[in-house]
Amino acid sequence: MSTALINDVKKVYIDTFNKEPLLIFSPGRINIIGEHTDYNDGFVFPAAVNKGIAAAIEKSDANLSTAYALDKKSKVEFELDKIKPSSEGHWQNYVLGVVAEIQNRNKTVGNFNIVFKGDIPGGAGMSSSAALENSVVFGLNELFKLGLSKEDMIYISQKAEHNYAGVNCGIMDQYASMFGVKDHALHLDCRSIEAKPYKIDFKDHQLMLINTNVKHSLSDSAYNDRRSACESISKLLNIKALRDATEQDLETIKDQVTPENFQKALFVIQENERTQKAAEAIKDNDLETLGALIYDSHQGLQHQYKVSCEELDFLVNQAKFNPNVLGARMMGGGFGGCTINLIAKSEAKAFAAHASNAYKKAFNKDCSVYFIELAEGTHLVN
Ligand code: GAF
Repeated sequence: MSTALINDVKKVYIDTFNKEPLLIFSPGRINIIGEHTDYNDGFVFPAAVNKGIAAAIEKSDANLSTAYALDKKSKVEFELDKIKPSSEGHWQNYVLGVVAEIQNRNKTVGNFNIVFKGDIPGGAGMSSSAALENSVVFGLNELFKLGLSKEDMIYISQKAEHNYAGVNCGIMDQYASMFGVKDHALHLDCRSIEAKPYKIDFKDHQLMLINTNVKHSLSDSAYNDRRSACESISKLLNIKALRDATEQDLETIKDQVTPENFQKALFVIQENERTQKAAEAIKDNDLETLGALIYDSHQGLQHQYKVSCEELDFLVNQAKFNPNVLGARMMGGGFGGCTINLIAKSEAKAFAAHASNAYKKAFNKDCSVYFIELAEGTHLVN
């Protein structure tokens, strides 16, 4: 967590509203493996990271509430009894959506002001939106003693994303951001919402992210379309979700679905299996097997689920040619954002420099490299 971020939002809050605010840090997340499995009731392997959203929040005596996005120098004012989605853009809707979803649960919040700032760029596939939603619901729960559990809070954040941002996301991002455990990744069962934290021994390896700086927009219907395709195949199979299907089951309805949708469902079934195998590999400290599963995951995301893009594929190919990278893949919803790389510590900087140069040559734009630490979930900062 960046102390500078916390200091920034605190200072602006006090200068603007003349009050000491509550301070919250809500992290973004990485995902080691298990992509597009969460909304299929499957398994995922995310971790909260030391980058995210810092928020300063306090009650307001005015008859308006204000949210101020410091890095965007953009502000929204709203009346609590007239909350509706804003046509202005995304970040406003994450805040408004959370307030609306709290109200939908018959909980009462009073007016408040919030100032926030983040250190992960939007669209990087690191869940800056879940971090923002979680910081708002966490802050309001503290301020107005709403009595919400952390589990209630993540479902409120998820609903805000569905109903105000138009993305029918699963629960992985909100869960990882809220429940992150320092130095651990979470093997999460998205059906029971139970997670086992794993302290991964990366030995002489580490995780490194490379951001293509291609901004994905999850509300692009592409994400929602894939979710609907999965749901319609589950219906055909007469099961609750694809988590309950095997490859053999899928074969039985092969002639009732398009070849594209068949491949998508097959990807989900296989990715779910890969995630379980990854948990075993991590338990056995077998980083080679973990790396191979990560590469396989990218293959599936690229060719079967079709959520990658040229820039992501390019960076994964760079990794494949380098024996120091045990595994690399696109991370998150796709269509842009970051690759996650499992790489030898001693070679990380050299590979980052090499991949950045090659990327610049190929696309005439820069990628960004992030070294991250696994961190605790949404929390108050003293
Ligand atoms: C996005 C969504 F928000 C998550 O719920 C998940 O589906 C992910 O894409 C893909 O694994 O981050």
